[in-house]
Amino acid sequence: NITIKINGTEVSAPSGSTILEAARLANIEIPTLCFLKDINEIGACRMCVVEVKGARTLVTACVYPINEGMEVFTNTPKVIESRRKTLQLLLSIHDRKCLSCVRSGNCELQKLCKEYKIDDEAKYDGERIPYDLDVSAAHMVRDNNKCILCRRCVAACEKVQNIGVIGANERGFSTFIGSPFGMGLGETSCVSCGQCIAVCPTGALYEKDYTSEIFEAIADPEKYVIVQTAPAVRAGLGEAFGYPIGTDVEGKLAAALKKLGFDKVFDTNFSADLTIMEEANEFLDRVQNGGVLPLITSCSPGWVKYCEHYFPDMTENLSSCKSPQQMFGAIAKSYYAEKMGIPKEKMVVVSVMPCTAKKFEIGRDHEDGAGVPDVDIAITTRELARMIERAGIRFTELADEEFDMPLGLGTGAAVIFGATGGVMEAALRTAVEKLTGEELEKLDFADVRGIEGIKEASYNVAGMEVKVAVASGLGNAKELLTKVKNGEADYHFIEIMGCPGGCVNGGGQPQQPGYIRNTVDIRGKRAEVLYNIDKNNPIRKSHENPAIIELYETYLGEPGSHKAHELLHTTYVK
Ligand code: HC0
Repeated sequence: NITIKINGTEVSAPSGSTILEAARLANIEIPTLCFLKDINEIGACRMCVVEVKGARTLVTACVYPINEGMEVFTNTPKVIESRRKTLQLLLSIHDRKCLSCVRSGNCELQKLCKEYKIDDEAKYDGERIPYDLDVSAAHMVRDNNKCILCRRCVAACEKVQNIGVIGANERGFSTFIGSPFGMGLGETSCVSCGQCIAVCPTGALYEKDYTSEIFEAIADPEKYVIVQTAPAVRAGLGEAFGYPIGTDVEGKLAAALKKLGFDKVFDTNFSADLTIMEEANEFLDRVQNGGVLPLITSCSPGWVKYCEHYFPDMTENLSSCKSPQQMFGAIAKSYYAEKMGIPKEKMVVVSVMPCTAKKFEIGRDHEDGAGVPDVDIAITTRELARMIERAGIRFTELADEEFDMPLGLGTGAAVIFGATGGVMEAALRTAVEKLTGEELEKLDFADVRGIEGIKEASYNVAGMEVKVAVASGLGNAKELLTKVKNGEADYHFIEIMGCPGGCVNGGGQPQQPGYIRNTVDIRGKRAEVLYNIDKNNPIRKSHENPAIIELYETYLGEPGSHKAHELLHTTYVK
């Protein structure tokens, strides 16, 4: 360890630490706008400047290493004046339409302007370049009038997801972030994961908002509006209402959706169980009949699009199963509509997802099992939070409620879909019992749990060695698939989720500021919520979900049946 002094107090920190890290150990948060640990350590925004005794200029704490005996001052008048000037300069070219900005209240720039009392925000106003909004992608908007050039989005796209469809264009004052060659984002091979939105400190990036369309549909007496919510939403939504990261708000979520006026409030967990039935069946079929292996999961639309763009010769490995979101819609508009005598054309299926790529998925080909779109509107966890706020629902005061039946019934296997490794674990619980014909003694497959980017395990099932792998985040997916392609690894079954950590860390979840992202295991805490729900669920295997059993008995027949194929399976493009 190295000992330094920060504001006159001794602080000991591991050698190799930066001033920013050492200050954190002393519970002093130095402000940052661009810094993201490991992926964007560029010292560009200059908000983190501090004084170091003996240094000729202010230094950037986020990249400046500590050394023995160093004396650092984080709040001198010189430091404060410099940070104020940085903020004033950022504001001089910033669209200060803050009142209605989607990030108002959790904008990192706004917070700093308040803390540093920037009440002269027009001080350096002068020339400005107005930018058109980029609305070309299915899922999001880029508003460069609110961009502060921190490059966090660029880093998330390039370093985490390994995609790199955005970057800095032009030079100097004309610099702007966007896609190359003046293309709209929708024209690139962006996969709609939304990880760029998750890290944006301001209102420059946001999902396309469909909240008004939902309010209109609910108010229309001709429409029957039902809603499904993804597993990970219950582990993230609370953050938008001030709950600590990792709070389970499942009961309040159901209550809020009922208060919003949906005709029925259902759960994607139901169709996650259905996905397991179909996918486990597909897996066994491929294993027993010499089908293409490894089978790779297909429920994450960002991953599916990535596969189509970047590993087109592996689309045959993708499971033909639709995602649970889509399976839900197909069943709602066939089985449920028929059962309830509701014309499917009157039915509006809304889904609440932690994901921005789900907005893209609903418009894919062959996602209309009942002859009408499976899902009509997909919104993010954040959009749902906005709806709850706009409707004046006091979320924190709500008493817990339950989902409606039968499409609101899900097992413990379903809810863990929202964490990386969860789909694999759920599939194994079913596939192993089907293969051996015996009940599993232990349901937890601990090897595929946890937040590591790539996990491997192998299980002896009925005398056969089943090798599995799990990857989350597309950079990790690329690494894993490259090994498979080069013959360096062989698996039977692979789970891939587009976002690092899986859906709990999806691009549509409530945003956390940089300093929280850098210091808290957000995805681990949210995943914990799901594993707890699983642990406490009396039913923990998809094939034991009574609503699913009834669906097969009365409507679909067997997993993989002709009807199941018509409704629940899809196709891919190369
Ligand atoms: Fe997921 Fe899903 S688990 S992708 O991560 O499979 O978005 O939460 O809803 O569809 O169930 C997201 C989350 C889902 C789907 C499910 C899957």
